[in-house]
Amino acid sequence: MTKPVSVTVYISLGSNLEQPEQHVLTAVEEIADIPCTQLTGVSKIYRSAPVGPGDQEDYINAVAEVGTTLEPLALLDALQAIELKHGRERKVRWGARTLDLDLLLYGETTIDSERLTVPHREMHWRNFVLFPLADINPDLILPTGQKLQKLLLEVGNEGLSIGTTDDRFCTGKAI
Ligand code: ROI
Repeated sequence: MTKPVSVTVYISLGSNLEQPEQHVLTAVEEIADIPCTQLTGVSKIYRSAPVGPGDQEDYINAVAEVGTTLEPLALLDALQAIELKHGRERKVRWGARTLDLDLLLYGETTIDSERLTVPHREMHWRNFVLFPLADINPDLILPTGQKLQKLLLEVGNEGLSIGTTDDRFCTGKAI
């Protein structure tokens, strides 16, 4: 039997409710526990100004890199199960949330289905996604051919700062 091929996947993490740093750090551990999946990198932990409607707290954001043999929708199911565990409710579009896990990239694959769009539709202009991604893989070129370094210059780092005093997550290499 041939071994299934492991695909490199990037997942963004965001939270701005109920001890957001704790939600993000716990979620990293839960991602590491997804079957058929190895955690291979975690970005620094960032604090970011909210994008979206009015009165929201700042977010804690990070990106995780995994190698997985799960198919995209099986991985999405696992990520949504983690969100649910953290009490995620999908009430308001772009509203505050306990935990948001977005599948950003699944290898070189492009997906446009009802449940899943990869690369993630909004990632190209969200500095709270692009900067953490660059901590892990600064030379990344997206499946669209766009260079991560060029996108970073375009979006700038406004509203973004290092968001933790936990030094396991200050290097961008912590796992
Ligand atoms: N804004 C920030 N800064 N960080 C997020 O993770 C985030 N996530 C979202 C919306 C509501 C769009 N705004 C955000 O889903």
